[in-house]
Amino acid sequence: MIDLSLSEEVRAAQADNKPLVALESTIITHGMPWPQNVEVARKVEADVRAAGAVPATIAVLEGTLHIGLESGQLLRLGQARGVAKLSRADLAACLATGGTGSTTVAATMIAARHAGIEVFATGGIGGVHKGAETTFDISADLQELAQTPVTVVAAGAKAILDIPKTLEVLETLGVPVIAYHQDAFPAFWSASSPHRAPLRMNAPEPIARAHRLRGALGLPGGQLVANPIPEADEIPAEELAPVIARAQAAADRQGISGKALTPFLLSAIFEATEGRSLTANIALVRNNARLAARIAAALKNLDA
Ligand code: PSU
Ligand code: MN
Repeated sequence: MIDLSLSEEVRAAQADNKPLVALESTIITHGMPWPQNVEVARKVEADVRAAGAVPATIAVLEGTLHIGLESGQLLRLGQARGVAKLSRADLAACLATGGTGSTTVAATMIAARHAGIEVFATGGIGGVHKGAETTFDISADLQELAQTPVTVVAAGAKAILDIPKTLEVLETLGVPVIAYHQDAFPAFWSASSPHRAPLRMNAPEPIARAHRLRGALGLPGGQLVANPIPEADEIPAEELAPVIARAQAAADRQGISGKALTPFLLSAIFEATEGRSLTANIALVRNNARLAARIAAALKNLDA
């Protein structure tokens, strides 16, 4: 029923029972400007390979769900304009109508699970937006973490979000939030935030065991591994706070809402920091890819 296409590399990995790491594509089409978007996507794939796993970048191309993109497909997606941003609500509709779309965290989790991939690396998950008490803007990524059994490695939640509210919703939904190697919940461009993460782990193995144990307990949903950006690459939160506030004020003035809000804020912050936010974003995604590969390998070791 689903028009599914596995890249050659993913097919071989599945045949050989190698660890796989899913990668999203909204970060390519809506999160970063051309041509860095494609360069970064290729580097992230290489990072996964260097850390001993196989990358599977996920997207919908003309009605086909791709698990792993061939090099030319990635290039075309990164250059394309007007690509849909797919979440849980629109993934099936895009497949049904032969459309092309990139997958957010939520849609990538759904596709990864469908392909039997248990670990996924991204930059930062979507969450509760500032002002959500009036706009109701809460990312579908949070619900997805509560339902779909994929461990997601992210640098916390983007600092454009309301982090305490995001943590509250994750707690309500029963999503384990595991800070990696520190107590604080990381804030995307900054390694730390004033908020303590509910859980902390210091190695890939316990993260893999907790993933398996949730399955054994019959618990639906995944885990959020909050992996701080390497300190050398971070932008201090104090420095970024006014930039974020100005970007948010511009979004409010221009009436930006829904799916357009996160891409708008990311690009406004990119302009205001003269590209420094992008450099940090690249460093954190690559760092997450490496940790995700180690978790995927640890899961394979558990099953051996
Ligand atoms: N991580 C990044 N850049 C991004 C995203 C994540 O470094 O652009 C994307 C993810 O696809 C995530 C989406 O699911 O932002 C959140 O969008 P929204 O707030 O509309 O749910
Ligand atoms: Mn939203």
